[in-house]
Amino acid sequence: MAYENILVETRGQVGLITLNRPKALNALNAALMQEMTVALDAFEADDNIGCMIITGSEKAFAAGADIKEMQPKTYMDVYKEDFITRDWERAARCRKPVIAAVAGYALGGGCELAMMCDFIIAADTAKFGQPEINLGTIPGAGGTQRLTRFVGKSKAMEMCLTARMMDADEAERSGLVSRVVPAAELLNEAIKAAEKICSLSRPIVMIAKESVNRAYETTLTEGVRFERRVFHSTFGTEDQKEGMSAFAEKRKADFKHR
Ligand code: CO8
Repeated sequence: MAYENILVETRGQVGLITLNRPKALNALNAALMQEMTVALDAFEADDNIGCMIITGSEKAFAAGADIKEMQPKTYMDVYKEDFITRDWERAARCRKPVIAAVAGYALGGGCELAMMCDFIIAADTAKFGQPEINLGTIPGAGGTQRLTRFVGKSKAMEMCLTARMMDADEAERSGLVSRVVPAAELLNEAIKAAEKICSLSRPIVMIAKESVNRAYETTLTEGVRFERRVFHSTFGTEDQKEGMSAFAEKRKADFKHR
């Protein structure tokens, strides 16, 4: 497929998607989201790919859903097409890990897209916000839910009610991002993290991801029970045997399933 709104490339086993609507600060329109779905589907199906990265430009990861595209929509339009559900949730449904590498603005749907990824590495220029309230609407791609889980009620409420943006340091202090790096290092750092993930056992990585995600969907008791079951299941894999043997033999593990 020829992409018009994103750039898609591979770096070894890492699948890289760069949002590419520079004139609109990477505003997320339907065409872009559909292209991203196609690209993520292809990376998920490609056995050579072990991890994906979604990134934007220096100025903007994404300045939100495309306001000009949304502006004429009526209630009946958005209700009938179940606006945002189909392509918007794709990043959150990946089984392989997805890293968001965020520089500049991650606002509205841009912040929501970053939060759908497994973790966010932020450039020191990153700014996160849910400014939908300024437009007479509210976050519609999980913002009120994921942001609240990540940064707690008080900060999420302030951001959703006043449109205040968080800078990168505050985002790190609040647990929204895993770490902050100099802007010039952002992509390198994200690729290094992705390469580390690709060097590990793919099924065990996917099991770990699934288990951490359970923490957001269930009670502590049920989550721990789930973790115990899948932890036990890792003992049925060749890669657990290899990982533990390699440690005992003081050598680097050579995982079979990568
Ligand atoms: N949608 C469409 N176009 C945009 C968007 C956007 N979200 N953001 C920026 N642009 C366009 C501008 O219109 C401008 O275009 P033009 O040159 O043709 O006028 C161009 O990008 C550059 O923008 P600015 O001139 O405004 O750049 P500044 O550096 O002055 O300001 C800001 C940068 C502060 C980021 C500013 O552009 C801004 O406030 N943008 C809007 C931010 C916003 O409100 N985001 C939330 C959008 S609503 C949303 O995401 C709802 C999600 C719901 C679920 C998803 C549904 C699909």
